[in-house]
Amino acid sequence: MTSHWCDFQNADVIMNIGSNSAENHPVSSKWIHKAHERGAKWIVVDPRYTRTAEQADIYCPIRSGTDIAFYGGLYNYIIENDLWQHEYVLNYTNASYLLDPEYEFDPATGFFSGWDEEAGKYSNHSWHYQVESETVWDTSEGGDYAWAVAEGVPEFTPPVVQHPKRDMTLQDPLCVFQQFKKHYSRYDMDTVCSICGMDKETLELVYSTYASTGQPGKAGAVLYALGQTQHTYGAQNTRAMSVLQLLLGNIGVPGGGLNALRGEPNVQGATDMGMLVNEHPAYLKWANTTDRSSLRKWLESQTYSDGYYTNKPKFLISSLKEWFGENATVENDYGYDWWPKVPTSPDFTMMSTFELMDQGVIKGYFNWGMNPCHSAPNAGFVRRSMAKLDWLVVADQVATESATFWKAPDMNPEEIDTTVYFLPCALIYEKPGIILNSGRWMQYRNKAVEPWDMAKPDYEMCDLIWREVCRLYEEEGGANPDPILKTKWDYYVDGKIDPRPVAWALNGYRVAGTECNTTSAAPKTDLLPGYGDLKADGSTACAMWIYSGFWSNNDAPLDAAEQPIGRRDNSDASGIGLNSTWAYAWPNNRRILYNRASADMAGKPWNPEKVLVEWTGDKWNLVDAADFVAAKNGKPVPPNDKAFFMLWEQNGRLESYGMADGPLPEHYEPFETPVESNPLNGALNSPCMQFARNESTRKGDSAEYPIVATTYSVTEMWQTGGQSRMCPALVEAMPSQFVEISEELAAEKGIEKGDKVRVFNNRGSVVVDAMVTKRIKPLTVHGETQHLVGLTHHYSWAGVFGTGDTVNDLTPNVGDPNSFTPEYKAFLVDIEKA
Ligand SMILES: Nc1nc2c(c(=O)[nH]1)N[C@H]1C(S)=C(S)[C@@H](COP(=O)(O)OP(=O)(O)OC[C@H]3O[C@@H](n4cnc5c(=O)[nH]c(N)nc54)[C@H](O)[C@@H]3O)O[C@H]1N2
Ligand SMILES: Nc1nc2c(c(=O)[nH]1)N[C@H]1C(S)=C(S)[C@@H](COP(=O)(O)OP(=O)(O)OC[C@H]3O[C@@H](n4cnc5c(=O)[nH]c(N)nc54)[C@H](O)[C@@H]3O)O[C@H]1N2
Ligand SMILES: [Mo]
Repeated sequence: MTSHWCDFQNADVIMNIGSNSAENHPVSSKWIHKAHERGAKWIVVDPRYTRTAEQADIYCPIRSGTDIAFYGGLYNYIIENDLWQHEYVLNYTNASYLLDPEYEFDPATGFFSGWDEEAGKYSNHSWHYQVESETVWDTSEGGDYAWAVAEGVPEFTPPVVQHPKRDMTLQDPLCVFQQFKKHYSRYDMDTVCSICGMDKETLELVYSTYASTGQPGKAGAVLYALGQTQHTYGAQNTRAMSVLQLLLGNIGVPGGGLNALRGEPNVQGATDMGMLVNEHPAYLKWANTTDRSSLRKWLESQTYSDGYYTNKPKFLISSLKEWFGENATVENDYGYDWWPKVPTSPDFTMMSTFELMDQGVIKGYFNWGMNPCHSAPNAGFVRRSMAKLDWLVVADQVATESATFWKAPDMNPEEIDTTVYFLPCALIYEKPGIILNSGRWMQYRNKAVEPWDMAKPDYEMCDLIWREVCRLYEEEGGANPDPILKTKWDYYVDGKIDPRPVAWALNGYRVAGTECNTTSAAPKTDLLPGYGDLKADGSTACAMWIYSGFWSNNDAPLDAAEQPIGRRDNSDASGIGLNSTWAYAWPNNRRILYNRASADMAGKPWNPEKVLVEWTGDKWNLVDAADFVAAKNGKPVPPNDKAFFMLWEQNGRLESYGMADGPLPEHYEPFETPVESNPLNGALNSPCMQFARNESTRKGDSAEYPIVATTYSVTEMWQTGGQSRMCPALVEAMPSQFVEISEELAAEKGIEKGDKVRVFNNRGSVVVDAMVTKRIKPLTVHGETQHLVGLTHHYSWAGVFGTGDTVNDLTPNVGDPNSFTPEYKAFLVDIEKA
């Protein structure tokens, strides 16, 4: 989220697209209703008439998997009707930048320039800007970048700042704005309706309502979640929404933003802290075998030439100092070579993991707090892959499908040799810890009760395993000992592993002044006030630069309640619900990211009633924490056009060279699609879909499986049910899985409400209850009737209550080339009465 939950109250228009917030994030409704009661318009774009749609003003149906056509049509509408926010787009985005003359999109083939057929991927060279001039970092004494050559800072060649060529009249055919306009001129409303299966009147109403937020002072909020991300072009969907918000000047303003309503508690914290194969904690990149194979290469490839990420060396060296403690010195590149190097191939993303198990490459597996035999796409394939493991460790609070995979109805235990270890974990109420919400608020929760029976908090289990691995290395030796034995691991209070010294590590501290391992009630710490104090010379340690500041009170380093994270003052000095004295929002307690964009070029807020930052003529009045350079060396910096300072251009990207699958979002059909052509371009699917060629995906075609299926959650259940299916009251409230079927399709198939229905495709077959409903309507796609069904996916065989078939036996294990997220939201099936 660029914004936070309470900020929905400031919106003039709210659009839920691919998010059923009333169902999955019920508390968000409180803030949406505040806006709604004030007269804000509420739009829902969803294949199903959901519990959210029921409360909204406008419901627009859409065929699953066609959102980019919808956004492309909206851009075209905004440009044709001159509804974009001119001053914002001109100054705060890259609209005026000239693209490389080689840049091209060919509608006949559906390819952008740079496609390499042999490699099966794009080279992004031609997606870059033309360069006007270059400048270099001033590293001389007293210069802005003197720190980069200070003692203790590893040697690297600073990047050259390339100033792009711009045309501030936006007339040059090579400028981003003109290329963008040309690209989306193909997306007329008739074409969009024909692809997405909606009627033109509704579409026009949605377009005109949402585009009304392009006026300065008006704000539109986009709320999205899995209906956007779980596609083979899910990351492009996300970009498409960012671009929409930039065109309308809706990013960085109160009531605006691009708001991912997030999932598992604690998915925000988990992604921040690097529970991803490609991102190191705090969104720095892991070492790899190519452009990050040494510290110097990392610094040279990752440090931005301009903007805030010029500071990356400080973040990285501070991270290495936490990772390896006193073993990390400038002479040994701060231990960089002890980091594992992520290989280019194979990749170890979730779906690949099961391919590698199937191939016998992965022989042992730690399955920690997840249940892929139920939740992963093509779950039958996952179970068959797991059956090839030598050993499996499952850490969970209940015996899940993954912990008991050999007992699945389609498994034969006699043929399975895998040894399974089960580690019972403490529940959230049985351990203290930090949790983040979608709005990046960090909060601390205390332990309520002792863990049950043998169960332990996860960090205690990790500590026991870690210490045992270290003991074995010390006593018996082994391959590659340094990455293990040089690691700093001293997060103990009174000899017990403890989350509080971990909090110091996340916050950052001066190395000379802090001792993590403590037996004292008043431990010695020199915690930093924020990431502005981080150094690249080894004098500071910090595992998570983005969190820095949340645990910075040196007077009570062991007391969460006395830390910024523990604040519970709900008075609101801002008057617009920033609530800056409640908890701590990363980064720097900033509630609304990119808040510089809430004011015009002169620093005057677009909406004088809702001020985040304001230039008063001689200084900035900061209601929210600044998201830009407001002062330098104690002197105020007057307003300029650098509203997005986390990018080197410091301008938002309508066009971006950073994506694997194209510089502009382009409509492609899902991996499995009911249609045979794409009226917008010559490619049916995205050429970059991940894993589409793997045999295990067992692609089905529309002749055999003509119906589009999508999957989703319900309020009464939680994902695979580890925390909800064991609760009889919840199972009573939602007693079975069901498939939502339109009355028309039900009549065609001779199905009635409550019948058992078999839903099947090449990958699997499940029997669920029929929910015959007006909430789903047949769509007209390319002139033909198209049916869509929706399935819940919470049940499976394990457990006492709420058992049923595994819906993920149907979903395809293909995904997005940027995020590797699976396509759970659009695939093909057929149905029959069981
Ligand atoms: N009670 C409860 N709350 C939950 C969860 C839970 O299991 N139970 N899960 C949590 C988790 S982990 C997550 S990630 C979030 C998920 O939150 P949401 O993303 O809101 O969850 P879903 O119900 O999966 O999907 C949202 C909507 O997307 C629609 N949709 C499907 N395909 C498309 C499409 O192609 N385009 C568009 N525009 N819409 C589409 C679906 O019909 C559905 O209404 O919820 C969290 N909250
Ligand atoms: N078809 C379909 N499939 C989907 C989705 C979809 O929309 N459609 N949504 C996807 C999404 S968004 C998500 S997030 C995934 C979720 O997929 P999973 O993460 O595999 O599903 P969960 O049921 O949330 O599993 C979490 C497990 O962690 C256990 N657990 C809870 N607390 C703790 C703890 O403190 N420690 C440990 N060690 N274990 C704990 C729970 O008991 C549970 O078994 O599912 C995905 N699968
Ligand atoms: Mo999720």
